Amino acid sequence: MYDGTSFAPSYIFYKCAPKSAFNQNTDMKFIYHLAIVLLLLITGCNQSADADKGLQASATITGPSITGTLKAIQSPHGFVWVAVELQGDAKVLTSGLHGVHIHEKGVCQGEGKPFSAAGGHFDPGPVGSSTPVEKNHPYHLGDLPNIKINVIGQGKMETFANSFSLSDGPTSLFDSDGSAIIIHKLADQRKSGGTADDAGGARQACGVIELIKS
Ligand SMILES: [Cu+2]
Repeated sequence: MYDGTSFAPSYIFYKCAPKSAFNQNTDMKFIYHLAIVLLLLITGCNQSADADKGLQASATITGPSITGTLKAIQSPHGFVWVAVELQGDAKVLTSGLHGVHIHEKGVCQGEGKPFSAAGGHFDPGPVGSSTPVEKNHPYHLGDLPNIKINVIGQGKMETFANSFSLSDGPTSLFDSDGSAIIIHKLADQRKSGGTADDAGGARQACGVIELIKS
């Protein structure tokens, strides 16, 4: 009987030997069928792994004395995992909480005010205001949790969001003008109708969010 340990040599024998040599060989038939089942399993697993990869996006975040990354992956169920990592000069990227938002345009330039070309907060609907201190704050669709920076100017924030998508649709980050991530100097106090400082204040770093083409 097939002992489960001689698959490879037996299979080679099966491929190389004349068919008449094992016409009556039930062990060979078993191995043949086992090989087909394994092949189907392997193929099936690969297809499932491809489907689970999901859409991915990234951004390189830069600002004076600050660098970082954003990574995002959309699950098949529509949730978007977001991870932001930052490091910088601790005198600039100070310890404590800093506001993190997705802003409405995928550009980071800005004359006078740093990164002002990124526009207001990403918020295509249902209220649809991109002004940081409007009444619908903190319900802008692109508002993310504050990131906590340590005393040596490093921090990481991870979250799941369902208020925007990487795929096409009314809340896609990849609308006609794209989207950017902005890191603020202060914490976002999550206040409705607060001041600009309550919404994070000055912009310290920015990154254009880009879809990763697979
Ligand atoms: Cu912002």
